[in-house]
Amino acid sequence: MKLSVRDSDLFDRRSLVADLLKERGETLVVGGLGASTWDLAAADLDDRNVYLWGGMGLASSIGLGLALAQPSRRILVVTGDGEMLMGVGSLASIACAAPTNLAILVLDNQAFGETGKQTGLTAGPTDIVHMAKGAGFASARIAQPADLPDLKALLFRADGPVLAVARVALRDDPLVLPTNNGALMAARFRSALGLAG
Ligand SMILES: Cc1ncc(C[n+]2csc(CCOP(=O)(O)OP(=O)(O)O)c2C)c(N)n1
Repeated sequence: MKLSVRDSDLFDRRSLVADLLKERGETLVVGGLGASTWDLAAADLDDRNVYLWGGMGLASSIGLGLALAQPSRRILVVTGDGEMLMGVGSLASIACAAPTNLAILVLDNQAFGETGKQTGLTAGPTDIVHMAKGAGFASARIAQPADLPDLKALLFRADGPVLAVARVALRDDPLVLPTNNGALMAARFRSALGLAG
């Protein structure tokens, strides 16, 4: 079954991520591999960002680890539909650990955009919102462009774990690459959090 999406329901992923990050405050942000990491880098090369680069399926698990290790900080995972589905079992682990400070935003272009726009699983019957609800998330929903303030409230202020799926257009945004030096990224991240090296 092919689910159709109206253009008016689609976000521009770059503007959405930039809009969200303007309101990040002290939030720690994890970017999934590929496009969501380029979106983060284009918006805000903040040392409190973690960029996945190649660890497909691990963004939400890294978010869970951060949420448990840093319970006083908000954690936002921004990732793609393919990346989220590769690590979908993490939704159950997250719901079970129930970190109130963890939010996940899935930028759903219904495709594996980064590797050549192959059709993704959410173009068919697969529904990540239902999966998160079934896992036991505190809240999970589709985000609509008309309800951006609600999306910000969910991602930054609602009791987690929460998940939103934002449907985004499939397009070729210019690449904006953060560092891929893991040791440097970790050192910057720890320093930004005031942790000893
Ligand atoms: C384990 C693993 N399998 C496959 C890949 C190749 N790969 C890199 S990005 C990507 C697609 C990601 O799709 P999605 O998360 O939906 O992001 P999009 O690029 O569509 O925004 C794939 C399959 C990988 N990096 N790691």
